[in-house]
Amino acid sequence: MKVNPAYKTKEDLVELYNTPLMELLYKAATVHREHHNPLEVQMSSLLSIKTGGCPEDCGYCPQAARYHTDVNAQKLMSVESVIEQAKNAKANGSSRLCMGAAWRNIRDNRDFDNVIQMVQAVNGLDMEVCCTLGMMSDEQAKRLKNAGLYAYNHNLDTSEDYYDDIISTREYQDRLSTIDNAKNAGISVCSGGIIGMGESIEDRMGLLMSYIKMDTPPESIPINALVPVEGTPMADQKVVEIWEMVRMVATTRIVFPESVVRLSAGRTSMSKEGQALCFMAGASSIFAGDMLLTTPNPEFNEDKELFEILGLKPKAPFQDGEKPESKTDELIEEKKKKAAAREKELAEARANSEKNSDFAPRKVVSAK
Ligand code: SAM
Ligand code: DTB
Ligand code: SF4
Repeated sequence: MKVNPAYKTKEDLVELYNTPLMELLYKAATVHREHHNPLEVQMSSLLSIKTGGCPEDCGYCPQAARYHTDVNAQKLMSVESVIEQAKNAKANGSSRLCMGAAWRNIRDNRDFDNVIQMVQAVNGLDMEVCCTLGMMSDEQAKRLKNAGLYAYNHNLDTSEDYYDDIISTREYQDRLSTIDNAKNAGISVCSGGIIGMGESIEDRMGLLMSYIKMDTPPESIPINALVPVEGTPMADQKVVEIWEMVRMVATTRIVFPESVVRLSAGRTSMSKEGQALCFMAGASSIFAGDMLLTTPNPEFNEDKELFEILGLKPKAPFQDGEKPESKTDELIEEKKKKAAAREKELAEARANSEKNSDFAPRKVVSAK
């Protein structure tokens, strides 16, 4: 992935962002055509595999346990239900499934073993598998890669300067380390941010600067418009103006010409015309399906209609990278072997006690 060499400093980016809108749009559309087929849009479906009850304090998020929202904490979904949802997403044109968990970080427990099995199963359906599970160590990244994970989503969300106003329970550096761990494991990186949280244009460009500073920028950059949710500290934020979204998408497209730019959360508040401008500005992906993680998103049928009007078509999977192989997970195999050995011991013990019970118990004769 390349960075456009014409943009080096935050000031360069702010100037670009503030270009007269029609000029910015034209520039972005031109760059887009040089690097992508503008008629193809990736459809990625989200699935909340573990909803709510999160210990973090991200000010925008309805899944943080400390805010009183309508989201109820649930247990991890079963592998079977995930497969069913993945098949439905695929049948509706999605080439990628992004599984999200309301976790601060991945823990090496049975839930993670189940996620590994979900990744193996969805990869087996010939879909690009993405996960967003919070902070991830290098070992955990390797395990996910080995299971067939294609991409990992971990957003920086905003600039380093504004970050502390939004989240206090983890550091910007934590986020950067997780992104590095994904990259080093050979996993495609998906990382972007949210606009409409009260940040300045400098903060928006500060977010992009963080990606410019990386060795290679993310393969996918999701641009979310804040979905203000009742009960979160950001419930009263004004809905993002479409013009701001167009500017943010266009700027991201120009600066990262090769990356996928995803028109992410917030589409239910955007008109068809507004979304068309975002595609013109270089958006090459959307989240598809009637739910994001916990909030609504346009239904598949609405997007089908939109694609027909605009002459767009869904992008097939694995156009930008090879399908990963799903390999056996050694830890799960080890646990299975141990469980089988325990089961065998138990069966033998049971058989022995039955054999012993053939002997008639000694009669106790009561003394008279
Ligand atoms: N818990 C994991 C984490 O934070 O990395 C994964 C799930 S988390 C919900 C994924 C991303 O969703 C966040 O980084 C944020 O960018 C986005 N998000 C959450 N709530 C949002 C909202 N109300 N509006 C827009 N984007 C939101
Ligand atoms: C991303 O950048 N946006 C998605 C996905 N990555 C995980 C999440 C949007 C969540 C919007 C609020 C909700 O539905 O809970
Ligand atoms: Fe938890 Fe992720 Fe929501 Fe933050 S964004 S509260 S880490 S689910």
